[in-house]
Amino acid sequence: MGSATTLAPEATIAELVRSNATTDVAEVLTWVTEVAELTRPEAVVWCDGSQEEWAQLTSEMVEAGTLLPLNKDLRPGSFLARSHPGDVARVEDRTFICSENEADAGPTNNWRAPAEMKAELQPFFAGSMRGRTMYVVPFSMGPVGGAISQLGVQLTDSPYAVLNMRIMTRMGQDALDGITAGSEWVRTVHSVGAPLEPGQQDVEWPCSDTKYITHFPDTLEVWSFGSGYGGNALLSKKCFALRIASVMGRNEGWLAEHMLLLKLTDTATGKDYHLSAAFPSACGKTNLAMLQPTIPGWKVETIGDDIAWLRPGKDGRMYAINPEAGFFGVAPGTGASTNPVAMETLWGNTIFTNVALTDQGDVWWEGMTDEVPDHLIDWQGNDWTPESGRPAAHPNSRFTVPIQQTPTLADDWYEQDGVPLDVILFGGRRATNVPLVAQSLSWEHGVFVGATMGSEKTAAQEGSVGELRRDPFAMLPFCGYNMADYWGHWLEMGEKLGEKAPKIFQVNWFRKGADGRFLWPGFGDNSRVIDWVIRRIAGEVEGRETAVGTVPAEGELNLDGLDLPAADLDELFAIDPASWLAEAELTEEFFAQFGDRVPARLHQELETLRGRLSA
Ligand code: GTP
Ligand code: SPV
Ligand code: MN
Repeated sequence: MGSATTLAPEATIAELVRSNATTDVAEVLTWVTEVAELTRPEAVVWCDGSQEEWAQLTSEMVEAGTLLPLNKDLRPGSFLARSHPGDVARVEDRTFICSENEADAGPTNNWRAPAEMKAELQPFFAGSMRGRTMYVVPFSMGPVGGAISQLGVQLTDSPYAVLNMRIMTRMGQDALDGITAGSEWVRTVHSVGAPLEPGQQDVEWPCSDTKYITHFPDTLEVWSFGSGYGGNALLSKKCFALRIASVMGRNEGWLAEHMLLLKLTDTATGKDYHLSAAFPSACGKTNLAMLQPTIPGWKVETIGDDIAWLRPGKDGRMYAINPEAGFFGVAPGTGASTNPVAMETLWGNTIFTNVALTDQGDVWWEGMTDEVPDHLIDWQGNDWTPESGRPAAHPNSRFTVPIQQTPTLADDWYEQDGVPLDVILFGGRRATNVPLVAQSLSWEHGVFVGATMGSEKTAAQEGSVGELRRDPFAMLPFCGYNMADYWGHWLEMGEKLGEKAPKIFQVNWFRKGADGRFLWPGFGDNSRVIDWVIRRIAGEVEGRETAVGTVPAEGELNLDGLDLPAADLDELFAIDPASWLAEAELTEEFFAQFGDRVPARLHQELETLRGRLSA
């Protein structure tokens, strides 16, 4: 790592920035200097992404009390971080899209005019890094130089963010070297908003009560203030790879999506397929990305678990990459029985945030093991026993782990220009209405299904868990422009791809019986659904057309060895026209808030759906 410069006190900020800079690109140097002049850090470090840098940062953070080293025999190279109790999830009500025109942000985003927001932020960022080090973190989303890849730089005063960025992105000198005079790259600035006065003792998790997660799509900038957590602080992730990239994609003819990415190989024929799936936060992407089939005939390999960038290739097909290099996954519910691949991936080199600590110095969370330890230190650092009556790990506690540790990682993750996409799934948590699986009747119908997706809220966002909300394409909190224009962009992509477009299916692992239990076993058994999906696109099964799409005909879904009561199977595919018509009513209200920006084709899809339901 570039060592922190210590210059004479009278040295200028420009000297501080330039004295150990690892680039001579003027745009980068000027921007870093401007931000440093505003935020007044005590030192500036240009990160190179090396192992030595990792070792130095982690030891500094252990010293400072921000990281707790885990037992080296049980979890080598791993650390636990406990956040401030008020800084545990993305803050959607403090997230802003600052496009020139309010209408371009659309009704689902908070909006401020760019100049107005810059002025509002100014006093917060002024001197916000005093007493701290500013890290310059260059990163590539996707392989450096790949056809779908993009470059960015994050300036941050959080070493926790630096460590996470090193896992989550291809961070370091190669990325910085990719930025040349006049090239396109995304500028992101992050401050925890907790300057230190001379001699002031730091806290374990510095952050501010005031938070701003702001995006400037016209100038490809992100400014984030006050939070150290996940999507608020690792700006490569939701801020860049979804909100800013979705706008870049609209302008340049590609898509930035909240999707996992999988490779499926038919073991009998050797033929392979690629599938992506958009599910809202904490609705099963990481789990499906690491699927272990419970039926023979398929090899499933992981490419990505949260974000996919999709771009038409030279042959007219849609190509996809996972722009990330690690997983920032939900810990609770991850265990040997639900997601053994994740458990293996987490053997070491992992940063855990807000999970519980065992007496042996290892981690624990609800659902990790069937047996609950007698004693733990909970996510807030307090003694915990099974009688405590509160979760030991925060429901949105997470692990950050390098993707290369995944035993099921597909070679395709390394593909410079991405993989051809065959299938797209849309899903959410729906206790009712939505069947286990249904193929869309056309690309346009698929876009309608994506646009009208709903899901029950989870702990990944602040607010009440369980409440049903519309979450189009699982992008509600992540689309950087007007959602209705985004639907139009999807329709256009379909027109461009024509017959070569991936096929769209809707899935729902979360349908419940009248008694409130999940009807479908989920997890590895989701392979049964994927098996039908692939056999459907391969033309091996016919399906049965319903009002909401094509579902498996009697006997087509492989249920071998599954103890699923016939009544549950019926209920999983039950389509109640009255209930769907009521939902169509709500869809009309939902569309209304976007006014005349809703593509006419989607209104038409709503009418034909109503027609099919009434037939
Ligand atoms: P983000 O990282 O927030 O975007 O979440 P994600 O979509 O990757 O969700 P993840 O796979 O981490 O799953 C979230 C929760 O859903 C975990 O508690 C899982 O155990 C649970 N879950 C995942 N798949 C299934 C399933 O097939 N059935 C049921 N019932 N639960 C599931
Ligand atoms: C999500 O909430 O969808 C996540 C976690 O994947 S975060 O990085 O915080 O956005
Ligand atoms: Mn996510």
